[in-house]
Amino acid sequence: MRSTFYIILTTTLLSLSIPFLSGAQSVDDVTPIPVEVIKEGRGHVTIDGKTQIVFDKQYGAQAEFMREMLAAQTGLNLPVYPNTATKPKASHHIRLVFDSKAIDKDEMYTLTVSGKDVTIRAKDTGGMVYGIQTLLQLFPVKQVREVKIPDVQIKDYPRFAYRGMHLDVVRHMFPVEFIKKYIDYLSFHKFNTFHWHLTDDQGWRIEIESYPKLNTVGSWRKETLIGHFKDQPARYDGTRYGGYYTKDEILEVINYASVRGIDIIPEIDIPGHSRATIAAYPELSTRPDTTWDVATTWGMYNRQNNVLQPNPATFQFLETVFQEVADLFPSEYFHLGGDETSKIWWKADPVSQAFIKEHNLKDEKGLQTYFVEQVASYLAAKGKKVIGWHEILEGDLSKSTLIMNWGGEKEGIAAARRGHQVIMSPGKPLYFDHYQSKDPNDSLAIHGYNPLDAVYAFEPVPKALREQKLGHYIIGAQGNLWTEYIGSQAKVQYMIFPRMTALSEVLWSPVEKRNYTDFKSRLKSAIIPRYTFWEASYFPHYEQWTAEK
Ligand code: TNX
Repeated sequence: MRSTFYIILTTTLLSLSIPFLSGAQSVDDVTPIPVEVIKEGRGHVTIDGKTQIVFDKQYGAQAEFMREMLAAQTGLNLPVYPNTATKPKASHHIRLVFDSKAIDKDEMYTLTVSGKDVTIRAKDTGGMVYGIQTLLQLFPVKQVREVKIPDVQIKDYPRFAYRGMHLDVVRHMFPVEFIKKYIDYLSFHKFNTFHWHLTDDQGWRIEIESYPKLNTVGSWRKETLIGHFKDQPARYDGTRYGGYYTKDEILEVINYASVRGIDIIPEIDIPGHSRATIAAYPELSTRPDTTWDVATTWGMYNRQNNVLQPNPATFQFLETVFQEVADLFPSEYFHLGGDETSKIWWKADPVSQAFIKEHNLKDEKGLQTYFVEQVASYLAAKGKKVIGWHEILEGDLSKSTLIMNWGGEKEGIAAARRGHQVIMSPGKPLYFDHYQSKDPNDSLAIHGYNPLDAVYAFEPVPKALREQKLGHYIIGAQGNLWTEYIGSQAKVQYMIFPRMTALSEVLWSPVEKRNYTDFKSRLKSAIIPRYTFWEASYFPHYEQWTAEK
């Protein structure tokens, strides 16, 4: 009894007398929750400013990333060495090891804290990045001189191969510095894909050399709607709005993302959502004699003409532009949109009707599929596979096309039964542009209600597919952020946090480890302090608003 008391007293005094000594963050707080955590050892590894980061040659960029992140989080600025270098003697190391034997799954890592070293093993960039992210979560978020990390062995890998977050930079555009932050958020949460929605009715946001009017005309709108698009009368702000990312900026973002284990899938949305394109080049529209403006309002479907006409100039345009963009992005996949293509403008257009007849297409849906297959063939020439929103299934489509389903389970099931790989991105609950509360004073959103617990409870693989042993067609899921009503970086953060954190656990962790009460406790103790460290806003009333049963 007595001795325990003294031990407690001395340790308390000790920690009071050394101001910058800090305890580690508990391994029980790691989010998304890892597959396996073994806490057998009783020791710890002390990390201080003399600890060396030692990397195998595959992981030089990740070693530098680890150094930067740890320095920003704790003030500990560790020296970095390749494992082949002669280096000064050090008592402790953080080792980044390439190991394709012990590591037998894609994106897997092991993290071992034992003896004198912390060791992360992986066989690909993703695995190493996720190991680093887990390790960073074992450090406190404050300035320290040293940290004692308790012995632990973690083995971890993702449940789904595709773990995505989308961002619409058309309705509102965000600076490159913020896009990088967004990528940091993805990497922290062990997502692996950033879906970059680069074109739409309201603007082109990527530099295109072959068709310069896409930027001089298509990247700019005269003004922007104020309030909700259904509000009457419509009001506009009278301010010209726009811009685009240069190719150099895009490359900078691609490189930044690749060090952090994030693949970027660009989206050029056709054959609808093309108002900015036809504003720049009216000859690609169903009314070549018309002058179009870049859209200044939202919700164009069946309300304003925004489709491409099937004519030789259009297909020449699509081939040139898609190939130009494909050359820029290393990703294996390219997203060609295909959503919400209104058929009424094609119905009213004699040229489109003649094209349908001439090519033996069934109807306007067949024409939509024709567009998709044409673009897929231009991209195949560049070695790329295509992804499209689920409406592209309205026609008969080749099986190699990946379907991104923003409908419900029904559409996901139908796509899988037809033999397509599917990414689930249902409006309910994965549209983070929808409301997360029913508070009438909450910040304006488009509509809907996707509270945090609904996101956490989301199951990407529908029961019907599991029963038919077709579950493997669901390769993952994605959270979408359309930005009609999201004009600032703070609002982006407010809409994604903490819903994106919940989704990360759905996508990464084994189902049987998921527990909402435990998740909320980790959110409070470890994740919200991160949002604060990032100086990011978030929605704080998530406990008050729950899914309707
Ligand atoms: C539908 S979902 C769209 C977007 C809008 C969004 C608003 C999809 C593929 N298309 O263009 O921004 O709804 O929630």
